[in-house]
Amino acid sequence: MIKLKNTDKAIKRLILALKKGEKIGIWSDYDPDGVFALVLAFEALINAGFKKEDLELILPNQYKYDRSFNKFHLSILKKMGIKLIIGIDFGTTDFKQMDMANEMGFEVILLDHHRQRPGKLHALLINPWQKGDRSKYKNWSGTGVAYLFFENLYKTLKIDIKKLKQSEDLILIPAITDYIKLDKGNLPYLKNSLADIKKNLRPGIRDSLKELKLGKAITITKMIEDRSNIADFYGILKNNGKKNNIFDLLTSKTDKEAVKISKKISKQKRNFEDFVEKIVKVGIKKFKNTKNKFILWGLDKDIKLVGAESKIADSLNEYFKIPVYFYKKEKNHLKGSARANYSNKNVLDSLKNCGNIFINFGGHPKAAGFHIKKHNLKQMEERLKKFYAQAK
Ligand SMILES: [Mn+2]
Repeated sequence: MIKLKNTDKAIKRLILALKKGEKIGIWSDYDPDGVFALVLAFEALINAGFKKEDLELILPNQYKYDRSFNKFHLSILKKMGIKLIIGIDFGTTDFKQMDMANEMGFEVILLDHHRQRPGKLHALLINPWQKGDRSKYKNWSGTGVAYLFFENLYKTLKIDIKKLKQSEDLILIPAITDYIKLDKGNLPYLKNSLADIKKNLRPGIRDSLKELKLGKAITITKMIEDRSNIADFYGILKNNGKKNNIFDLLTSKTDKEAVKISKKISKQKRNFEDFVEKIVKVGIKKFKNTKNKFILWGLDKDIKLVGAESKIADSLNEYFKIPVYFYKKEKNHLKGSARANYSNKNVLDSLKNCGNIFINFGGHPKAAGFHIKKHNLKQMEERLKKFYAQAK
């Protein structure tokens, strides 16, 4: 069994919560990995003996709120008397947000897989990439990190692991949508997850994969080939917590319900893809003759489609094979996605190299995000130019 750093400390705190019948907040990121992880954590905790009514789920709308903790939802948890929050698929570099939660009196356990940056983090972090983590294999989605954690919790509580395995089917899809590199550590888990998907036990996965027309002989390779199709579908996220449409889909008990939700998502997915295609076409025309080593581009207006900026960055990166930074306007600043899945460059390093001109940034070498004030954009471009002039 793989045990990531700080697992024992977090288990101890959770067992205390279980004994005292404490209410717990489970807060997840607003993307496919986040929502799959939320369902996994919800099911795993219930099967470990936590009461449904003691688990308050938060998955804020990324159109209204920045990623990570926000004051509005923290205040709701506070009013409910919640002290402990499990944050999943975010947080490793959210120093300010963790300070805020800390000042409001929360204790935070983070199950995350984003790369670490120096700084004082007021949270108990479980992340394979953190300094001092001795696990040999690092390539896990947020959902994967959560699963490894719950394996250890179940072992400590002496709960039959079969109960956790009921949620194992949730591991594969977020590994695909989050571009997780396959390795000897995660492959057995992903294969088990695929085997579970093929058993067709969960209406929400069964019916949504049918809607995606992935065919009968689903393999990991085939899913990777169809990645953007899958990511677009599970990326159509609406509403908070248990009311979220993907959460609703994954926890639906009947095919009737799951089919209904799947059809609705499909329709929204088509709108999303049409919009993205339109912008990508403009981008392809605009940068047709570019000699630059990267593209920094965006819209000085809001895109009211969650995840569109990352999809646009990814598509342009696929077309031009150079790193792409695409931003949109959000409130009084710009929110951007950097992608290098189709290039050998490291966009996270490139952002680190921009110094402190960002409001925040973070992520992975091939997929990162940044928030920046508009007047700093020019400086970002200069720094990126320097970075890519030196990069091999
Ligand atoms: Mn993730």
